[in-house]
Amino acid sequence: MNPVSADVRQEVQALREQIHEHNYRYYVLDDPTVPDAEYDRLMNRLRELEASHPELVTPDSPTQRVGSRPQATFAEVRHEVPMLSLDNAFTEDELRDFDRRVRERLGDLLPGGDLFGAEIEYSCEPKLDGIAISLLYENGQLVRGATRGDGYTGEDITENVRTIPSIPLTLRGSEWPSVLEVRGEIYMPKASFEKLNETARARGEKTFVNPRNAAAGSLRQLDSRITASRGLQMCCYGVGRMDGVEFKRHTDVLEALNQWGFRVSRELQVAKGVEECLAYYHTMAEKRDSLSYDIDGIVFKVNDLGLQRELGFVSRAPRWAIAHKFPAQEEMTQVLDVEFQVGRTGAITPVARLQPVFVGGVTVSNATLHNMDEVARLDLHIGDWVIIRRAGDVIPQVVRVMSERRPKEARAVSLPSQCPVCGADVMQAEGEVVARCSGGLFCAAQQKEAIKHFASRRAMDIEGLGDKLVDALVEKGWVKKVSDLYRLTEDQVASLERMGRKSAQNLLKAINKSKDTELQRFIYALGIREVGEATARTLANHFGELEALMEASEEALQQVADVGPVVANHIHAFFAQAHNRETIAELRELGVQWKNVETSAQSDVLAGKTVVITGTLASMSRDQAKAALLAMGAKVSGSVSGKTSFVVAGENAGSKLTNAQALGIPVLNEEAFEQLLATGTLDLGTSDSQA
Ligand code: D41
Repeated sequence: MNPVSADVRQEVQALREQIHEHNYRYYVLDDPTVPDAEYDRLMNRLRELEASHPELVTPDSPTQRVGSRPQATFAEVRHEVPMLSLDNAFTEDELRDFDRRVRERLGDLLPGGDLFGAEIEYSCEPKLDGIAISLLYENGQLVRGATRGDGYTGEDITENVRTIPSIPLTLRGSEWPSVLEVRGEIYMPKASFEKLNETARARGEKTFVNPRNAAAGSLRQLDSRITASRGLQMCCYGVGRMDGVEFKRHTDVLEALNQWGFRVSRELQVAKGVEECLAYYHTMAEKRDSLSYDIDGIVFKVNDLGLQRELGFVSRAPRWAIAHKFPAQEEMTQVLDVEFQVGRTGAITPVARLQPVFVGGVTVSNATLHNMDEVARLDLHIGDWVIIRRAGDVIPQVVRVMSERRPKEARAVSLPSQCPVCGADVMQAEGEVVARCSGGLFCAAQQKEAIKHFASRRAMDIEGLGDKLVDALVEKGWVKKVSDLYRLTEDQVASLERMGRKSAQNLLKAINKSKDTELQRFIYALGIREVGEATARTLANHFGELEALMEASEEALQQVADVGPVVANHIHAFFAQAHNRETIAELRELGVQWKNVETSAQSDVLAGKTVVITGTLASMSRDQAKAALLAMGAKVSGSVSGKTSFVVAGENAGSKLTNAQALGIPVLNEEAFEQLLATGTLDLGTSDSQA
């Protein structure tokens, strides 16, 4: 065997240093300086060299994060410095009491010894909803990772923590203490959680109730390859043992941890006095839903480490820290009944009527159960105790049935055989999870929903025609189909409950105004199954005029980007129905009109351009955005590189956006993207880096 040349040794060393630094910038600072492709190139080169020179492989090499064989059990670990727990405050008064107790205890240690004038400096950080862990570093090397457990003993999860990219295997720089125990929270970002559950659902496996449980489950894997695939993150909030280094303030410790290679909260701030703490609490409560991870409150800590020592501990919690909790996003309640709602396309949705419960900041009395498969998966009975989750603007969900508390009189849920609104038969197509009312547009529920959709902002945009008003118009029998809207009289509208003459006039004006529309809006407004806004736009751009769309065969429809056999069938079936054609003819007779779309010019605006989509768009899915771009001649790529022409960035865009910004690639926010789709013109000069 040849000895490894000095050149190879040097190259391996240089690669590791570069990768180490890129990891830090990417996973800890969220601020990468190279495109993913360059990073991949470095990793591949290192793997290649290590494969041909196995003697150069070290445990701290970036290639060695994931173990290759499962462990049998987790060993027990004793925490040298116990991991304390945190006291909670649930109200503003409780937080003020905490601050008062701190000031009373410190008494004459405070500046001027003045209890009433002195304000304590607090560090403020979000309370991550994850799993508390401890990481031990000896001479800069990660030697052990352990769960908090009961605070005194936890489990050795070294193999698993090693797979988390934001945890350094080797500390950065050289100024670190010879023994360092770092504490923090391992959590699963919301996006990883959604992805994990989506995959589980697709495979018919059990889903996780929330990101916290998913993080716990991922850490408890005996096979670290599974842990590695779960997208876990670690954020640090303190230290245990730290030999030979002294700091003055808690925030100085966090800053040093960040320098040594650890992720600390981006939201960390210092507040003077309890009022500033409360202001921070409210700001973060507002921000909570837009963060990419779950938080369940704010942790306030006396920032001065000398004062912390002075305050000490009581039982198992420090007197110098408190968690001010947000309103819970999960609560328990009872299912009073399950009712069935009929949607626009006849889809029958089971809805749980709940004993009202305060969760996520509002009182919730209904939760959708999606479909009967979901009812079966949850094994939900009427009378059951359930856990309801309402996070942000998301509609309330039943996440779990507490079957152990099922009352004797609980009843199973069954799908009605007749539509609860019109009495027509309920049908369930082979292989479909959704059951449908067969009453079609004779069903008042479907009429109402079709009209609400037609009038909605992104469709015909009839201002003032809200749900209640549509319900009333259908119940009066004046509006059965969308064309009837254009036949309404002022007297009719004015005679409705809570409608004056003036509001009736305004509504008729709005209805009249909606007659001048756009082809894509009109197609969307028709409410064809599976034809959302983006598909409607693609269809409008492809066919240019309604007649061409109406006459298109299923084969012709499938030529359109984003239209597969199922959607093609829905579109074809829609226009094959005589009553739909009649309604369209009536609408045109009553004055609904639009301009046809230039098809040829649209289709190559983006020819030769490569586009990357990142983040969440409010008005369409990623697939739809992709289809719209393809229809305009663009290539759509999954990663940002020098070849990228521009990036479309929605909410919570991550590393792709940062990469694009680092490379000076133009970024279109959703508004600019919609502009592009609507006008077919691209102006990169005015829209760069706006997202
Ligand atoms: O983000 C958190 N979950 C968090 C937890 C945090 N930001 N700070 C914390 N600080 C402490 C003390 C003050 C005891 C060092 C904590 C926790 N403890 C904690 N997490 C789980 C139990 C205790």
